[in-house]
Amino acid sequence: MTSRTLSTSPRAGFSRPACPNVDSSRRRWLSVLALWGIAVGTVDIDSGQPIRRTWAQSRRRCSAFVVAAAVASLALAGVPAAPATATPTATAIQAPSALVTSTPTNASAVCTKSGATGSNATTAYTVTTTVNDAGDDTSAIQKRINTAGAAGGGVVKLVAGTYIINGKLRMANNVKLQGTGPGTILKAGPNFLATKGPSGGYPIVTTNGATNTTITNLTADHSGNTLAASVNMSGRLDEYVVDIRGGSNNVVDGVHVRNPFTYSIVAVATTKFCVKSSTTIVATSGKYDQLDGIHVLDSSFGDVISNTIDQRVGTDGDDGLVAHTINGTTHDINYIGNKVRGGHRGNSMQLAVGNHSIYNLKIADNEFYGAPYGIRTGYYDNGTGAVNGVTLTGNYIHDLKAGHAFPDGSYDAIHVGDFGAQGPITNVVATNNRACAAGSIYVAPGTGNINQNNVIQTGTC
Ligand SMILES: [Ca+2]
Ligand SMILES: [Ca+2]
Repeated sequence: MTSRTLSTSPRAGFSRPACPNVDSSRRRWLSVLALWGIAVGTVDIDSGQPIRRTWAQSRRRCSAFVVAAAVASLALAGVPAAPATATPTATAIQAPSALVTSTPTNASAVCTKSGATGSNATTAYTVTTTVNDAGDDTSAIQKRINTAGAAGGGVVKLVAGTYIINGKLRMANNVKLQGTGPGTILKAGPNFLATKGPSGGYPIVTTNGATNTTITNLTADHSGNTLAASVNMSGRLDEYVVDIRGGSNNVVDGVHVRNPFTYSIVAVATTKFCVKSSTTIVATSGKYDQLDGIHVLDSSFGDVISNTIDQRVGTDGDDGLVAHTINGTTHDINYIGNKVRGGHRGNSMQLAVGNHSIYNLKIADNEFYGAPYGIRTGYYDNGTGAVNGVTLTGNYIHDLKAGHAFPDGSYDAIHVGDFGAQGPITNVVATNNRACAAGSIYVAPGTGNINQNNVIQTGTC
């Protein structure tokens, strides 16, 4: 399949005429007024009163357009100055005892939604090559993957050390690619850009339609910090660093992505997948855009659990977690127990809705912090896809921070609706979440939508 560029900011479906020309000082003023409304109790901080929502909607649409324009100008990728926010004094609301304070754990996460188990092969296939030298190790690894696959499956074992990858590794059915931990490094070599993967991009490893695979206990270093990759390079967003594509029952467990120049870990057009106990970090600045952490596109029955995502070491990072539709629906996915700092250019988590629906998501017990926004919808193509059956509970969203995506600091912890929404939003339940220094929580009106028993704090978290 072909994938398309996903912009952080809304594009199609976004109505410019609805957005008055509000300059930054006015936006800042509106922000202050909105905060003042919270502080003095004129705004229902759980359900969102019309006063603030009206402001918020127009303000956000304007912000989004400003962002769209800003994104088009990568030359301005430097850190925008944070607005001088007048922080009103407010009494912190105590968390109810029932509130779950999330603490992601990386121990024995179970892929309950997908039931994915990956490869259950046990026969070992040791790769014979030299690590920690300049020699390309792609073919040595690929040969063992192919041999194991041809035998009905196997465990391709990698020792600790750095393997140079100038090609693109392709998994085979029933194969487990297994390192010894973060010290097993698959590193994009100096000739990595000379070839493309089977779908036209630059994966370190792709499942490429295989079934029953596991990729585990290793680091995938895309070398985006040193390669001559650029934001405009052809195919950059067509395959991803660790690429689960097609097939079913594929597991990524304990994989650490570094220096990406595309999305870090992606499930695309697949089913029954699990990404767990993995980490991503974006540390580059001024070189790329759209660098998402874990991105689920047109896929179903998946788990994204107990991962640690940090997209904001440098300024290039985009969304931390994404559920997205372009050519099909995305549904029945659990995002649980992740610790996520979204990037300067994006959000902690985005539900990116195209013309196909997103439904049956559980977003629970995650920690989202330090991004320019919490969890929000974004609308693309015609924006007609429905959002139905999304449970947001037990999440702790805190210390959001203005960034390239929302330079005026107009964030919310959760904002479902707006941003060009055309499709219905139903059965979205936001309960027992805690937001601190992270704006408010808003769910658009719709059948079965619930926004209650959340805690909103301002000031110091
Ligand atoms: Ca994104
Ligand atoms: Ca080597």
